[in-house]
Amino acid sequence: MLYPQRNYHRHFVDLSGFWDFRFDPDDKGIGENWANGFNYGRPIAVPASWNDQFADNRDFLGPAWYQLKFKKPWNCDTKKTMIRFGSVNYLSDLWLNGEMVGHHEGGHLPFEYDISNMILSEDNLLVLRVDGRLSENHVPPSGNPMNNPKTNFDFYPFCGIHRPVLLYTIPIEGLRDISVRTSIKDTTGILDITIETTNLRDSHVNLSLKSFESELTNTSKIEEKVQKLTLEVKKAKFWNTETPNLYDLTVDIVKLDSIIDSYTLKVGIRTIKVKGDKLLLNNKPIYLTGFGRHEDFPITGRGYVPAVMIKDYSLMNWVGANSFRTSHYPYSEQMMDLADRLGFLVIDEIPAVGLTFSKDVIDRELELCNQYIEELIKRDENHPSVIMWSLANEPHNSLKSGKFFKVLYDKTRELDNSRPITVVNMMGVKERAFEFCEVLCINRYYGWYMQPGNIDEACDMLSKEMDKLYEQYRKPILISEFGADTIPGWHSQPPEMFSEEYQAEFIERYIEVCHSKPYVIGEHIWNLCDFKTSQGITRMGSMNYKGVFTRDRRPKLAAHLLRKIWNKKEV
Ligand code: BDP
Repeated sequence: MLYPQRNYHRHFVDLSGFWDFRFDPDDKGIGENWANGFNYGRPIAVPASWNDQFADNRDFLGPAWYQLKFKKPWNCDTKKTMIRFGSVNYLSDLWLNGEMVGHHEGGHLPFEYDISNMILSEDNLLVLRVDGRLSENHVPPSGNPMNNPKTNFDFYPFCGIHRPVLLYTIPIEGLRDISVRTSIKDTTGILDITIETTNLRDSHVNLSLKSFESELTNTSKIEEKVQKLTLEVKKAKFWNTETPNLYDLTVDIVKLDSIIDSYTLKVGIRTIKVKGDKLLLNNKPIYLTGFGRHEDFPITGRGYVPAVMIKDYSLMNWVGANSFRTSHYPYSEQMMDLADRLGFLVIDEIPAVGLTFSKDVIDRELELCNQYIEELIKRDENHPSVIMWSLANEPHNSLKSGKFFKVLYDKTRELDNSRPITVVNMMGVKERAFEFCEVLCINRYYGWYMQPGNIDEACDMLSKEMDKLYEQYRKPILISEFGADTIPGWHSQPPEMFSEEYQAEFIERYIEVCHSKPYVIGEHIWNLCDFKTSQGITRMGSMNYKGVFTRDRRPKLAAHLLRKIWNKKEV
C-alpha cells in the first residue's frame, strides 16, 4: 500500500482541522434530510480521540457523527481521486454527497476508497459515522466487568478519527503498489522489488536507486500486472541501528517516452533472521533494549501528535533503547517512517489483544485477525525497521489457540517470508503458538501481580521459568513486558511497591536475570510512559503507572537507571 505522495503525477491534501461533530446516544442517525448534512454540530479537532476534547461525554463510545464540507482542491478529472483514513476506532461508515462510500471495521489501520465518480467539482459533503462501542465480537473485545469502560484489555478505548484523513490523486494508468525485500551477499545488497501496475501495454518501468554518492538505474519492459525486478548494489551501505542508511528508490512508469507515474520509496538494505538462540541483524547478533508503548497523550488521546512522537524517540534514545513493540496495535505510518530514519527496531503488532477464543466469537476473531495482518503487512512491509510481526498480545488460555494461530501464522508467512513471527504470551498461560513461532515473547510480572513486593523470589521464578521454556522450545526469548506501577514522587527505603525505588530495583534485577541467559535476545520494559486506561480498583485515577516516564514525559528514577545500564552498550 503506497502512502499518498506529492510529485508531478500525484497529489494529496490533508483534511485535518476542525470538523462538525455530534454524539448520537440513542443511535437515531442524523435525521431525514441528511444528504444535506446535520445542523447543530459542535466543532471537533481531527485527528484526535473525541473522549478528552469536551467537558462532557468522556466515556461515551458511540455512535457519533463527523461532517466536513470541502471544495474540490484541484481540477483532476484525468486522475483517480481517493480518500484515505489513517485510523478510525472502531467501526466507520462513510458517505459522500449523500451516497454511501464504504464501511470499515477495526482501529489503527488505514483504509481508503476510490471516490472519483462521487466527488463534485465544487461543494462536497463528507459524513462519517463512528461507533467505538465495545463488543465481544470485536477485536479487541469487551469483557471485564471490573473495568469501566468494560474493556478486555488495559488501555482506554479511545474513539474517533485518530490519524490524518487525506484526499489524494493518482494517475488512472500507473503504479499501484511496490514491495521490496532485501538480502545481503558479502558487501552486495540485493533488492527484490515487486511492482504492481494497472494493465499497461507498451510501457516501461525505470528504477533508480539513489544513495549518498551514487545512482543505480535499470529499465525493463512491463510484461505483467505484477512484475518482479532485481537490483544489486555493490558495496552497499546497509541499514542498522547505528547507521540507519536509507536509499531513495524511485519507480517511474514510462509510456510512449513520457513518464506517466512516479513514486519514491525509502529503502533500507538489511536482513533479519533467527539462528539458533540468536536474533541476527545483517548476520550479527542483536540484543533488543526498549519498551512497550502506547499512543496516548492528554487531551488528544490516541490521536496523531507529531511532537509527541519526536519526544518519545528522543527519550528512548536518551535512555539507550534501540527498539519497541507497537503494543497493542499498529502505530501511525509516521512513527514507522521515523523508526526507519532513526534506526529503531520495531516489533509490529496487530490490534489483537484479549483474544478469548470462546465458542461464539472464535470464527469472527480469526476473520478479523486475518484482515488485520493483511492490512498491516500491506502497510508496513517496506520498513527496514520492522523486524518481527506480532500476531497477538496475551491471548487467553485455550485448547483452540494452537490451531487458530497456525492459520494466522501460515497466512503471515505467505504474505512475508522475510521476518520472524511471534505471539506475546501472558504469565500463567500455556502458549501453543510457541510450537511454530520463531521467537518466544513473554510478559512477566513476578514481583508485582505475583510475589508482590518480593523481588528476590520474583527473579528466582523468572529465571527458572525462562530456563524451562528454553529447554522445551530451544528458541530465543524476548521478555516483552515487565514492570511495576510507580507513583511519580513516591519514595521509600527499603523499596516498597509503587515507589520509584521499587520500580528501579525491579527493573535492574530483571535485567540482571536477562543478561545471565545466553538465549535471551532482549528486554522490553512495560511501559515507556504512564498511560490512561479504564477505571477500576487496580488503576488509580484510571492510569497505568508502569511508565518509566510520566504521561507528560518526565523521567522517574528508573529512567536514570536505565540510561546508565543501557548506555554501557555491553548487552
Ligand atoms: C499485561 C498487558 C498490558 C498491561 C500490563 C499491566 O499486556 O497491556 O497494561 O499487563 O498490567 O498483561 O500493566
